[in-house]
Amino acid sequence: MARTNVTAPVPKSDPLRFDALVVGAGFSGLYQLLCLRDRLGLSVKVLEAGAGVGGTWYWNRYPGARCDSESHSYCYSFSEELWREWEWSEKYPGPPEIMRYLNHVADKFDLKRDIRFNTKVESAHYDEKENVWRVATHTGDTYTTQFLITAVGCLSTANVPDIPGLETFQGKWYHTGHWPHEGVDFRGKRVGQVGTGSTGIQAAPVIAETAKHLTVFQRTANYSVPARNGPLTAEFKQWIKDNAEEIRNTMHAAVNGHPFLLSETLALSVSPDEREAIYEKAWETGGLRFRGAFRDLVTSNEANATAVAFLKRKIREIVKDPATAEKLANIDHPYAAKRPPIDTDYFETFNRDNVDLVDIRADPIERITPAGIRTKSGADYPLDILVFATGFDGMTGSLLKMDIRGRDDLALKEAWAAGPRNYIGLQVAGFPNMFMVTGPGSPSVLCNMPVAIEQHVEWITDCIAHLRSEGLTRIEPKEEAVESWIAQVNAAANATVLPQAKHSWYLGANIPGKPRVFMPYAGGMAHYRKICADVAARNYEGFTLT
Ligand code: N01
Repeated sequence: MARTNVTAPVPKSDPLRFDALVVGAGFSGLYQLLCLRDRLGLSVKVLEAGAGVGGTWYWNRYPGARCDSESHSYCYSFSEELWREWEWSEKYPGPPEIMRYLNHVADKFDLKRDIRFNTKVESAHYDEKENVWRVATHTGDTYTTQFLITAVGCLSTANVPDIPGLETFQGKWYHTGHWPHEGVDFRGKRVGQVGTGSTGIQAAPVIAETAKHLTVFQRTANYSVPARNGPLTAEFKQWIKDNAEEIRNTMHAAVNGHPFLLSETLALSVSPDEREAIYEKAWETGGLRFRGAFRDLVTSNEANATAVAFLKRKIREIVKDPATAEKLANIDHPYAAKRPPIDTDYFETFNRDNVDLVDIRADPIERITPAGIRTKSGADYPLDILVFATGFDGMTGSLLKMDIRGRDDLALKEAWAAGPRNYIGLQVAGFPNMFMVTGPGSPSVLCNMPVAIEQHVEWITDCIAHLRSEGLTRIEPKEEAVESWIAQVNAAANATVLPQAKHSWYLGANIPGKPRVFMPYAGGMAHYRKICADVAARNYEGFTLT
């Protein structure tokens, strides 16, 4: 990638004028700042709503929170020195360790001096005459920038369901995505948890350890595979240091950016006994590697059905009460059609005396009362604390929350009224010089995030370097390129079982009124990387450069 100083920074006469503004100081924003400032020599400012770096990890500090990518792959790989000096303690680190890592990166590369914390971006309007973006913050400042890069994360806008009566609740309620930094004391409390996605599946076992009683309100039953978390051995830590290149090459070759490849075997090409043995081994290994047991698990319904049968049987074996086991195993979607959670003792938690499961598909929540939750049948569940593990307005929520307007005052909200439209997940037609890091239309959430992030950030950096070295000032995609990309995103999704999960946030189905469009690019990270590289190599084919 380009590392030369392409042009001198703009004069600092206007302290709010920059070559590039980056929104968000998580994994994406930090690396984007480093690339544009230190490799291209641009003047850059990062605007961040939180009081520190970390993005999703700054906000998601709920009990049981952990990364589901293996730690040695859930980090940057651009710096050999950084790779060698940092040591992860566990296979799946939690927020404190990931926050320590991101602060270490920010300090090592002296990034914090160019980040303005506690600053929410309210609007970003493109001024065509001057070819700049004007970015207004909640503090009343207006920044001016040539390039606007949104590094807002895919899962940052909490979805608190609109359940009548919440305002009357006499206890305390929390959303997992905005967890109080001082923590929540569950001791002696009757806790209700709504939601059984990746978050709820991580939170329930930990809440149950200290709460007097936990009631889990389940709308959609979910698969989960044991994470098998544990400390990393000294040998493994050394192996990570010594094999940086091999690990990186594997992550770049893998469909999902993880440090392992999918098996080459098709699920139905082996005998039932052999298949069972492979699944057993994958279950023992645990984590997302289970998903790699057979090559065709997400591309063939027949193959997927064999995983479904195995995983449902595991639930029935673990959960002692048959009625509870049936509710947990009554899963209505193919395995991995929703993001496959990994857990530590999730199903085992329902064997505890202080935990109950309520099937709110069968008996929906009618309202929240001052004392707890009431369901349609009239059953009352008295609660002291209510935990919403109800997910996010994924992929587009954080972008659309800002009033982003492109050429001719076109609002992004309007441009995306029927769902997100862009070219290779990076740029929207009519919004020149605005780039999205891991936005819709890119592999993003289907990929190990740091791998997707590094590819996007480096592509954007190279693109800006190209513009400046060629004396060009503007890039935006052509409408026909957008059309063609949307067709490719749809085709990639339809070649998998992923769109078959009716209640998936991948489809926007968890947010009332949101257009139902499969948002991430499901064609694989390795293939996507090549598409982006080819576009750049063909002089940014599909874009107009002026
Ligand atoms: O959110 P979700 P999440 N009434 O949307 C239920 C990443 N992540 O925070 O399926 C009742 O998956 C909803 O039910 P349904 C990961 O990418 C990663 O768990 O809509 N229930 C569902 O059960 C993940 O996919 C990690 O019927 C309601 C749950 O709430 C993404 O974040 C850890 C409801 C929401 O599940 C989001 O996961 C955690 C309502 N009105 C998260 N509205 C790791 O790295 C929603 N629900 C391990």
